[in-house]
Amino acid sequence: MTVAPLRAPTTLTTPWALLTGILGVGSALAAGDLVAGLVAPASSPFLVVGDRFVRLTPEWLKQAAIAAFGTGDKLALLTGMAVVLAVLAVLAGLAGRRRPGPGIAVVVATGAVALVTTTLAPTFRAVDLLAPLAALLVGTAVYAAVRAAAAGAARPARHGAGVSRRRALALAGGVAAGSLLAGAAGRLLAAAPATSGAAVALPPAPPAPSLPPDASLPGTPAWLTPSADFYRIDTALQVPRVDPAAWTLRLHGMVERELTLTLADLRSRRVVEAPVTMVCVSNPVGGTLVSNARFTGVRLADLLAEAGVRPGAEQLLSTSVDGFTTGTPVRVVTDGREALLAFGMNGAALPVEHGFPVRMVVPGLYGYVSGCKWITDIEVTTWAGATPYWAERGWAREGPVKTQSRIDTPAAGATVPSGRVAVAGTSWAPHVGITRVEVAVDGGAWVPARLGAEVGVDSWRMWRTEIELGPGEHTLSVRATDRTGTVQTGREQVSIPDGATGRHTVPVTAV
Ligand SMILES: Nc1nc2c(c(=O)[nH]1)N[C@H]1C(S)=C(S)[C@@H](COP(=O)(O)O)O[C@H]1N2
Ligand SMILES: [Mo]
Repeated sequence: MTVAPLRAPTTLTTPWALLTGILGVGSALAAGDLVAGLVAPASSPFLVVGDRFVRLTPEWLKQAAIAAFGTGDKLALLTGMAVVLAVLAVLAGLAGRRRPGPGIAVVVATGAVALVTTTLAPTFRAVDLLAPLAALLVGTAVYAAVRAAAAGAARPARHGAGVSRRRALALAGGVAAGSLLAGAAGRLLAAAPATSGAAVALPPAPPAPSLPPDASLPGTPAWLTPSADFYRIDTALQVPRVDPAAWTLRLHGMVERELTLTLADLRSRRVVEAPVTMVCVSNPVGGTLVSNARFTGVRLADLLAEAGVRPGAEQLLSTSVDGFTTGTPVRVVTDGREALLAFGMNGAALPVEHGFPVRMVVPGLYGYVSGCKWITDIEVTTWAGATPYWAERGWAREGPVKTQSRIDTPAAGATVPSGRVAVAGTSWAPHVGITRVEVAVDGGAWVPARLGAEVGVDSWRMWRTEIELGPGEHTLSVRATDRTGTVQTGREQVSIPDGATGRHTVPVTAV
């Protein structure tokens, strides 16, 4: 006969072990999100770790992710992280099957990673530690409690095993429900806008000239992109929510007089409205990361004149509330173009996804060197003085937009009736202007297209023509010529480091 030790270690069944791990990690996540939602929405441990991952990802991997998932790359990252967390939960559960110690160690290590990552964020403040701390404490406590209850339920049924089992199940159910509630509440709190963007009416600006009827043509995109359709690119896993009443912009560095402006200060200055085509440097030939909107704001050149730029200044280093930075040539924003600090877009306050309350917009430059959203700081400096976010990752310091054209109609792979076929699309050479667009069929002669109205040199220009197609497979190509007389190059280049080149070609079948 063997005598069992008084407190024999109780090995959990696999389902109970897994449940313990899942509840430990899940409750930690939920507690982190709830506390973040209450005190500092940007400090959600899950998103902070994702953010760090985005910053650390090598450029080749990022390019591969964008190639594979397009603008769904964020969702892909978050899904990947959820999978990693699920694996950690399973690990924590299985590690604690025989004794709680190793399982608790996995939970604590996971929490510690979140805690350390939080301190590395470019916008780190002490209050941001509360969410990962809550996650660590709640996760550890829940793991220990559920593990103990499960052990009780697994002990040989001398007396009251049924009661212990019911108690463990009730605890597990309660923790699961509480975590779901806390997590949902945290997400809701984080998503609540500081104030409604729509509530901020725009100050009066000179009336926008009415659009010529042929700015858009049949088969082209709308000349003015509705804000909801405007392409969106940023590194933010969670759109920063900025309280417009508390927002300030500091303009400092190589200036005579440092300025700190509130939103009211900015809006009380001379307000202009300008249509501007924005392009992302990542846009592949024929891609859709290009849009055109009317922006309302204050000219950067006015503010820089007010501050007094010192000789030798080369770069405006702009910083977003989320720590992202852009570097814009001083020479470009002061050459007379409508380089703006914009608070309005298409006649309404800037949408949160596009930088509410204030962003920078510079016609003729790619967004990554000029379009800082949720901007809060501009340092006037030299090129050597600071390296902005994308330049640190191998992209060019200066990013003038390259002349490009795109066929929108017919769509790639379309089947069209043979005979006269309408071909239409868009073209852009921001701040230079487009003077000619030509189309070729099957590598033949270039045939000029009719151009839509040029509303301004800072915006894209639509084009349309009709061509004769016999039955069979064909390839349509397009090329644009800008106002300097330069024909869009046919040389193919990928987007890194300074923008893709080559000609958009579209296969079609005529029947
Ligand atoms: N804060 C912040 N601003 C940013 C970015 C970003 O990641 N974070 N991305 C830039 C890039 S690469 C582009 S192309 C434009 C896109 O602006 P949109 O999303 O309004 O189209 O924003 C720029 N401004
Ligand atoms: Mo971009």
